[in-house]
Amino acid sequence: MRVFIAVDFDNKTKDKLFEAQSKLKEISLKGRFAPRDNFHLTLVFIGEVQKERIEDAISVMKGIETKPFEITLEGMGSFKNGKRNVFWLRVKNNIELESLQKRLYDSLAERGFELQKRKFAPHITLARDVTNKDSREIFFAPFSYRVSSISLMRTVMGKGKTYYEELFKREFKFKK
Ligand code: 2AM
Repeated sequence: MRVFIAVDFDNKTKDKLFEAQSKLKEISLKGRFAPRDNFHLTLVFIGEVQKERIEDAISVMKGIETKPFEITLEGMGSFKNGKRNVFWLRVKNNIELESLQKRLYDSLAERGFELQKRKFAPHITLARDVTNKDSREIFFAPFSYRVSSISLMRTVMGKGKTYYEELFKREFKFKK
């Protein structure tokens, strides 16, 4: 199965992401827009693994400690990958996010997971294969989100529709 570890968002935040996506839709002729429930921030893409390895990934997640912390979603960006125009929201990098990502990545690698060596570029994908009507700038009011858990997600590819199933959630609590 294909899995990855991500920050999932609460409903209020998904509404805000959906709003940003709607503005993008207004200036687009076509595109594959991520369903509202699919919005997430990937920390580590693990890829295809045997079912038996899931427990190893869960045990790595259980071994990671952090206090809940804030991230800021700061603006919309895009890149052209051949003809594929991808739009995403940029997550302002911060020490806590970077440290959490690095510790997860390193522990998974130590457990023998073969991971991509890409540099971590925190983002939330809104749409792929977008063709814009015009090149109007999209106004996006930055906002913050408190990260208090990470989720092990599985990609389920249905008939034309891809969705994500949460296999495990690691919650971070405030400690006195
Ligand atoms: P993306 O949104 O930029 O495509 C599930 O596919 C998640 O893992 C997505 O957030 C996706 O990022 C990320 N991801 C990273 N590397 C990937 C890869 N090689 N194939 C598919 N998804 C990848």
